[in-house]
Amino acid sequence: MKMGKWCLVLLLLLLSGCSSANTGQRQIPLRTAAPALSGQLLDEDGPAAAKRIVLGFSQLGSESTWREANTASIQEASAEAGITLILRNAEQDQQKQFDAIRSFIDSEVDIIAIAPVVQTGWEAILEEIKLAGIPVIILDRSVNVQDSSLYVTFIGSDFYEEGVKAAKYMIDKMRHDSGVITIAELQGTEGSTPSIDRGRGFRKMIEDKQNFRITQSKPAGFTKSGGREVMREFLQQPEEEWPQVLYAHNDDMAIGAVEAIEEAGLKAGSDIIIISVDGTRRAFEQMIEGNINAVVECNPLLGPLLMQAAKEIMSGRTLPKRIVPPEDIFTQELAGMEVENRKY
Ligand code: GZL
Repeated sequence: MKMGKWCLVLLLLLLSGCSSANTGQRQIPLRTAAPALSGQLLDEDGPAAAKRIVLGFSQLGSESTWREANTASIQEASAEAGITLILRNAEQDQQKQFDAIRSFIDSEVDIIAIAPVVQTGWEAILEEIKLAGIPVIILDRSVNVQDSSLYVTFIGSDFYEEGVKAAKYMIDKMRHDSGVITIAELQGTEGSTPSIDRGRGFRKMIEDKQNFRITQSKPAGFTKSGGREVMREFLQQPEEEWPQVLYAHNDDMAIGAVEAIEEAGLKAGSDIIIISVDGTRRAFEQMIEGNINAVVECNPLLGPLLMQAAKEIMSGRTLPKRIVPPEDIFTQELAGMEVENRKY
């Protein structure tokens, strides 16, 4: 291994605070991680000598703009990395994810990556993969398992922190409003890590604030149509029960809700303050129009990180148990400057 690579790997291990055993559950904000994790690829002895890695990826679905960008990022990054990608789309059906994973095992792929639609029910299939001797990378959403040795690393956002950011924006935005502030919440896919943790982080921030009250909350599946339908239901309540704030767990549901709010003769972004998560270009366009007030970024462009992790694993290196991509929050005031920078 060339000296340069030792420096990169050593830097990665030092930054992760892990010994060579490297079993630590550490989060590394990408900005401080070794350049290697930003997408540069490390081939042990150059591309010619490196065996072409075969990566089986169980993608959970194609439910949202975020998901489409996530899939595209992984496809593009695998081509750039010279990694053979076998991608199976489960259309949000966990059993289809299990079927895809068993097909990867039968095909004897080198690595299996999973974006789990929900966080429970993964022990048995992960044990099957372990018996087959295939390393696992968990991507995007996490899994609830007792034995964290069932996967090498989890690459995904800090959804709890996203919920905290959303609530902090709301508390500041509504600081001059008197009386009780009623909140409606459009949850994502029930049982999914982003929906659970975005809800937890948001609630933690208002738990000791008597004037903020979540009066309506329902799953809407991370889809635009789901957001529109559930928001219509919310607005069928008596007018005095209409929310002052909408917290949507993703942009697609928020954009669908804007349509329902306008159907009811209300102005989205002023009659009802809207806070969303993801950071899609469409949401920025809605902020510029004044319909959405703030968007918490959730980075879908995980392809380069996934491919780098695959290469590191196949080169026999260890990785931090947790890798967190960098993320921000954007408001209407910033949307005009940032919209052209959006890559998804
Ligand atoms: C978050 C991701 C969520 C997005 C939604 O990492 O799992 O799923 O927030 C997507 O847009 O459908």
